[in-house]
Order: sequence, then C-alpha cells, then structure tokens
Amino acid sequence: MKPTTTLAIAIAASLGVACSSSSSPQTTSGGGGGGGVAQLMKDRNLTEADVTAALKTFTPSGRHDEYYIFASGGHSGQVIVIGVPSMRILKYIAVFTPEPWQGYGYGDESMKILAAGRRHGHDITWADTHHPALSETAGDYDGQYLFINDKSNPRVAVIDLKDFTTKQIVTSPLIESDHGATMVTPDTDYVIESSQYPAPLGGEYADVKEWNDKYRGAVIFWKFDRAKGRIDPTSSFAIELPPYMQDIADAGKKVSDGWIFINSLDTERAWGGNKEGNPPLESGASQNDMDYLHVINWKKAAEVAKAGKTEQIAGMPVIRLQTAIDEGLLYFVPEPKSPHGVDVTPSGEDMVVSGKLDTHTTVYSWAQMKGLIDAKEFATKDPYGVPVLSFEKSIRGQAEVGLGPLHTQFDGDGFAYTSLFLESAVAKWSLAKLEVVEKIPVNYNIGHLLTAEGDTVSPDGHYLVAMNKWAIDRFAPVGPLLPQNFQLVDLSGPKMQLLYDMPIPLGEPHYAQMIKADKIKAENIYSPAGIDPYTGERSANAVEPNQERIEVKPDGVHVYMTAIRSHFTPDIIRVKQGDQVHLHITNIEQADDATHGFALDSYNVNLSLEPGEHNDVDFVADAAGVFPMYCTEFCSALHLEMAGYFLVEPK
Ligand code: RUQ
Ligand code: CUA
Repeated sequence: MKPTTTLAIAIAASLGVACSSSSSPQTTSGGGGGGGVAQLMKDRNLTEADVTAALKTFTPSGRHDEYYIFASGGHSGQVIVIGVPSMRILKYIAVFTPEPWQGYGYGDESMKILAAGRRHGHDITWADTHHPALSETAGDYDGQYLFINDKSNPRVAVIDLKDFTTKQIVTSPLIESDHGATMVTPDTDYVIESSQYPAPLGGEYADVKEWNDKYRGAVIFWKFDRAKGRIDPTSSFAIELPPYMQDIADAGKKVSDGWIFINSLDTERAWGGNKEGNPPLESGASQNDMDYLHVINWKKAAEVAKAGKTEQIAGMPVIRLQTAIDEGLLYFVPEPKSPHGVDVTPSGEDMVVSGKLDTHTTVYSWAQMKGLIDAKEFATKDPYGVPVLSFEKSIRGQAEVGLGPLHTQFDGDGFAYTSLFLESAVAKWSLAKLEVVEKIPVNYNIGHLLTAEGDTVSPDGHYLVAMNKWAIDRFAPVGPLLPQNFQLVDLSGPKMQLLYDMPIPLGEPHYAQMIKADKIKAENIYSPAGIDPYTGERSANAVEPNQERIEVKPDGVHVYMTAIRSHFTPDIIRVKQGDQVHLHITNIEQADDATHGFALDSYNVNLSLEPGEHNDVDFVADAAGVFPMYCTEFCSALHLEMAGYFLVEPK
C-alpha cells in the first residue's frame, strides 16, 4: 500500500469518515471524504509529509491559535502579531511610524507619543526595529507588556498588551544607536538598551580620530514602573563602556540573576577611514582573534546609581567607566571574534555565544566566571583598566555547530537550537554533551530563530521559527526586494519537521518571541467610554451623550463630538478661515465591533475611534471651502451615511 493511501485512510478515520482500504491510492472510495484526500494529494502533487505539515498547521475557521508571535516589523517601525501554528497575521502594532488604520500619528494623543521619539530636533518617521521583549515575571513571559527598540535612532517603546497599543517611546541623547535592546531583567525591573556604534556621549562633537579618548559606548537601564505601565526615565541610569561596538545583550536568570551579558566587536577600535589610509572598518575590526563578552552586575550598578555615584550627561545619570571598574560592576571575558548572539540558558547557568566567523558556539559557565570574579582572579586588563577573565577558565566548552552561527534558543528538554547564517540551517545540539544531534536546512540565510517561550526560564519547545532573510525562490517573484521568510518547524516529533513558509513583506524583522496564547488578556473595548488609549485614562475632553457642543474659547473653536452608529453629533461644523480648531471626539459605544473612523478631507485628519475611545485633534482651518467628513470603518448598514460637513467660511 502506498503511503498516500495510508495517510488518506488515517485522515478519513480521524475525521470519522468511512474509508475502504482499496489497493489503488487514487480510487480510495466508500465514504467520499477519504477518496477526496487521496485525489487532492495527487492533483496537487503533495507528499505525505506535505499533508502532515498541512494538518499540523491548518486551523479551522473560528479556532484560535495556540501561540502568538510578536515579531519586529523591521524598517516599518511596527510589530507584527502572528498566530502559531496557523502563521496567520493577526495585527500590526504601530510603534515608531505613523500608521493610518490605527490613526496612529494623526491625532494629538498618538502624535505626543511619536514626538517623544524625536532626535536632535527631528521628527523620525521610520525605525530599524530589532528585538521585541515580552515582560517577564520570575523569568517567564507574563503577557502584560512588550518592549521594542529602534537601532538607528536609539529608542525604546512600551506596548501594553491589554489593547496592543504603544504607550510610550523613550530616547536618550546619551547614545547614537543601539543594538543590545530590548532585553528585560527577569522581573522586568529594567529594560536594557546598549549602544552599538560608539560616539561621544550626549551628542557632543569630536573627530573620529579621537576615538580612543572621546568615543564611548554605554548601556542604559530604563526603569520600568509596572504599576504605571511606563518607563520612568527619572529612575533610569546608564553605565559608560569603552569604545567597542557593543552588540546583543541578554539578562542573566535564576543563578545568574542580577547580571547582564553583552557581546562586542571591534575591540581593535578601528573606525574606518578607507580613504584616509586605514583599512576598511570591517577588516580593521577583525584583526584580533578575540573580542570581549561584557559581564555587568546590574543589581549592584542600580545601588551605585542610587547612591549618586554618577555624572549627569545629557540628562542621564551615568556611572563613569572608572567608577564601574572601581565598584566591581564591569568585567570582560574574551570571546571568539565578531560574535553575534549571547543567549543565557533556561537555568541561567550557561551563556551561549555564537561567533559569526567561527564554526563553534562557546558555552561560558556562570559558576566559573563568578568564581573568578569573587576571587578577583584576572588574566589581564583592557586598555581602559577593565579586568579581563581568562577565556579557558570561563568556558565549559564549545559545540561545533556549523558555518556562521548567530543566535540560540532552547527547548525544555536540554537542547539548544542555533541559527547558521552561512549554512542556511538550524543546528539542534545537546547542552549537556555540547554535541549536534540534528540539523535542518532552511531557506535561506537565517538570522534569528525562536522557539516557544525559548528565551525564558521554562521554554516550551514544540515550535521553532527560522527567521530567514532572503526568500529568493520560495515565492512567486515580486521584484528585486525579496520577501523575508518565516519557516515554522515542528519540534515535537523525533525529527524536526518543516511545516510552513510564511512570506514577510515588511523587513527586516530580526527577532521575535513566541508566547502561549492564554497568557494574553486583551480587552475588546475601552470602558467607560471616553478613554484616551495613550494614557489609559478617561480624557478630560471626553464627551457624554447629549453634551455635544461647539464652544468658541480664546484659544479657538472647540468641537465636542460623539460618534455612534451611524452619526457624528454635531455633524455640521462651521468655522472661519484661520480659526484654530480643536476636535474632541468620543466613540460612546461599548459594543465589541463598534469601531468608527473619522476622516476630514484635505486636512490630513484621520482617526480610529475604537469602542469607548476618545481622540483629540488640533489644526488651523487655513483653507476655506467645504470639506466632507465621514466615518472610515464600515460600521453599519448606514455607514456611508455616517458623514457630515466641515464648513470653512472665507475671511
Ligand atoms: S540582530 S540577525 Cu539585531 Cu538580533 Cu539581526
Ligand atoms: Cu461609523 Cu462607519
């Protein structure tokens, strides 16, 4: 019997459909359903593995996914929310970039959030989002908040998962880029943001030739106030670091709780200048065999900052490098050159570092490193006086994983999964034996990978997603800018099985995290009506039914408006050319599907008014004319009639 028949029968059986075991796979008959599957497999040229994969991912209409993925939206400055195993996109969350459907960046409240991310006096309308970080309690995702960084314009955003809305963007003029961001400490006390490209701290000017003396890195510890759901910049602090290019970071957990680990490259301190007689930056930065893993005692650093042993730089209390050395906050350990990911194992006992130019992952032992630190047993010092531990005495061993290892995730069974960029594969290896047990090819050039809750103290294993950078031939051609490819892999069987290819038409996503769906407690309405989603509180301008009005005040015309199926009240607004206009609009509905939009012709006004939501928008009515305003969501049978006029009388 051919396997297709076996499977068709199995499917039919599991569906409760009668199916005779006919010897011909194409003519299986008897119950209708079974024969249909075999025929479908033949018609669509599907193997048994294809059908198994389909059965493992197919999610019938109305059924919910088991996991959420929160993926960086790359340059879009957004977060992509995806269901697993279906790989259906559930939402884009607007974060650093205006997003019309959500009205993000088109009303006063959301414009305030975006304005907090201005840099050097400029509005920034894109981001290079890299690493989302779910909030944690005792090292496990708690489903409450999500943080994400912008590498280019070093910023950190706070998203509340009650309404999947960005509540805050913070940025510090201290640094000019970030990459070790965002990671959280095990109870989300701090959100970590460490710089990547050194620059004079605080936005000062110094020629690049003054690199060694004037350029610096830094790691910012943004204090997260969970009760308020916001970062508290006034309780945040930073540590100055030498001018190496600090890379990805991870927080210690369990036995290593209280410490963070940051990779670095360019400890050669090359700064380019390929037209000035220097080697190009990338070769100047790869001269030495080793760079430095940064080992930082953040709990002690928080005490040092609290004790005021800091200097204010650009409004941020900074623990200077010498203080960090004197107080025993900062140590280095050599790591194979130009590494990328550093990933702390679920037990917190080991730190896995992947050297992009090495075929190994290096496994550092926390017990060994802590022993050396406690005994003050240092091999040497770096040029700035930072104590350097012995490489040999710090590592537990190395695993030969393959070409171009980048990032590592874990399952609950003692295995690690490392992405191999050059090899386009994932290596599964044993943490205990440091031996590869299996490899699966991916398409192509994988960067990050994720397993279910795979960077927490209790990974689920189960699913792995390879975040591949170039799809090349995986999908129908769409021009030279190729989609990225998320490949879902099943980890639950004896062998890894590729289940699904998902094109991501927004790049480059870098990292994502996968959380059990039942941990997310999202609300469908804002209650009571009149909530400003960006503060989470009832707006002072919230409008009650029957309180709609137009008031002329010294600062302009205030329109207090409500939206309800299927009208705005008032629906006619008369102003004079040049008037300052303040629209205050409350969606007074409290039903799940009662979202309205508010669009105003020619004034770039576009709001999303979700059930119970209040928005304000201010503008000058400088153009005279007749401007229709209407609801942009098909909210009812009379949605097209949910309209009105904004009349601007000429001067
Ligand atoms: S790195 S492989 Cu920013 Cu995490 Cu991209
Ligand atoms: Cu309200 Cu359409």
